Amino acid sequence: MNRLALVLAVLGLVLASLGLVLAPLGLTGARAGAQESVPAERLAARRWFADAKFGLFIHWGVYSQLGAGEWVMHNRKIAVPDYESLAATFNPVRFDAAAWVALARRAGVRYVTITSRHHDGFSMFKTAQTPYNIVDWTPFKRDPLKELADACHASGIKLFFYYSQLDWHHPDYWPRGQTAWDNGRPDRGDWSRYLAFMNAQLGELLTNYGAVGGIWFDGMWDKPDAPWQLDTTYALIHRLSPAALIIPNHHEHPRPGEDVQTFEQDLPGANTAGFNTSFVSGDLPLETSLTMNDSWGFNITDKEFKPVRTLVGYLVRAAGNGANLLLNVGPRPDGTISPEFVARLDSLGAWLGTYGTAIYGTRAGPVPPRSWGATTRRGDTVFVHVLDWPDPLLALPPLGARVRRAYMLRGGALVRFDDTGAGVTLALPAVAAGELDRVVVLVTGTGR
Ligand code: H79
Repeated sequence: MNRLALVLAVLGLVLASLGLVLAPLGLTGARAGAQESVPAERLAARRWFADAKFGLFIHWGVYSQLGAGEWVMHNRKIAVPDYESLAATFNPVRFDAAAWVALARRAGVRYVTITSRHHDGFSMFKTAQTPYNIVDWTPFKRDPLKELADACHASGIKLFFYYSQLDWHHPDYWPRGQTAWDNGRPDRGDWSRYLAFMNAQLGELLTNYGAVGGIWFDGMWDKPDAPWQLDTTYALIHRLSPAALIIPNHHEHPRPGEDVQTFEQDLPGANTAGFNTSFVSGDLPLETSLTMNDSWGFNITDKEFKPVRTLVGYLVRAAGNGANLLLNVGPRPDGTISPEFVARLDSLGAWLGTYGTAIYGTRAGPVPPRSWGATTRRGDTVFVHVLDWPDPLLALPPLGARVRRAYMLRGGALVRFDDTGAGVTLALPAVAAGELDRVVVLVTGTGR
């Protein structure tokens, strides 16, 4: 090692250890939300979000017409002019915002997150930034996001806009990232013009649709190290809509200005999908997005629908991790939602009718998720969700507070328990036919 390298190495070590000392004091420049000063209305919105626990994701766009998922333009190397022709025929005449919101309410979701513009670059809303939008480019001529926003507001459901930072159509999305190299676009473009376009569209979304829950960003992973100028975009959002949450699906450590850490197709930290981070924020609300079959956008041959039992399991395990479940549907190109989606959402809503108190408004419980199930809590009440346990006794570690009373959420029968200080043992009733989750309610208290 030469002298200069040695000096640099020592300097690096000193700086690194300085960072170790300063990081807990929050003096290194906030990385994860906690150390920033977050205005009260956004903190309140984060709490609302963490209480909400269940949202409906909607992937719907020009791609729905081909029935092969939202990546069809990339996957089939569809040339830009051909995709533009496809867009010009989009006419979802059976779209009924009130019907979608009625379904959302039956399902028991507290919010809806819909694709305003996916990677294909087609705007599903009226925008002055490009004619390539549903009002100006299609025979439909209506703005479905406006209709959905009005219907959501009328029924107390919050609306979030999914917005793709990646764009396979815009001429200024250049240099390209990892995707869509084969669609016949010229190899040039003006990146700063692209950023201005995005910011202008975000401004429209945050001013023309009433109160918006927030923006769910996706696609930055296409070129994670590009000069996205996130600070500018985030500041714009926070200025226009101080309570709007920023939910980035960049699969990375949360950055300043971001409000929720969301995990795609994975419970927090699990990373079975291969592209999520195993870091889980201790400060921010969490969310897991999940497909009901194996596709986000409408896929006419994908019949791999998860059983209701699996979906309830995800909702429970998400809540047990302190996370929301954002469950996806891919409506058909005519604007209707296939019966497989509807049936599952209705079943989840019925299940929540009985068990919702052990989900909504809860936080992660005292026992981390286990193979048998998960725990949630609200104040002194702990909900033990037993999803999969064959034996009559279930042993829990110490809960940090004495159990005063234990009873079944459904039916209210008292549950025998033993709280020895070494842990808590519950005597479970047998599983009733069709029961997906045996929820034991533990009333705890710290007094004698
Ligand atoms: O909107 C839905 C998907 O279309 C979008 N996010 C959800 C909510 C999504 N697209 N891709 N992904 C999620 C997964 C990302 C895969 C990646 Fe890659 C692996 C990005 C980087 C490595 C694929 C392979 C794209 C580039 C290389």
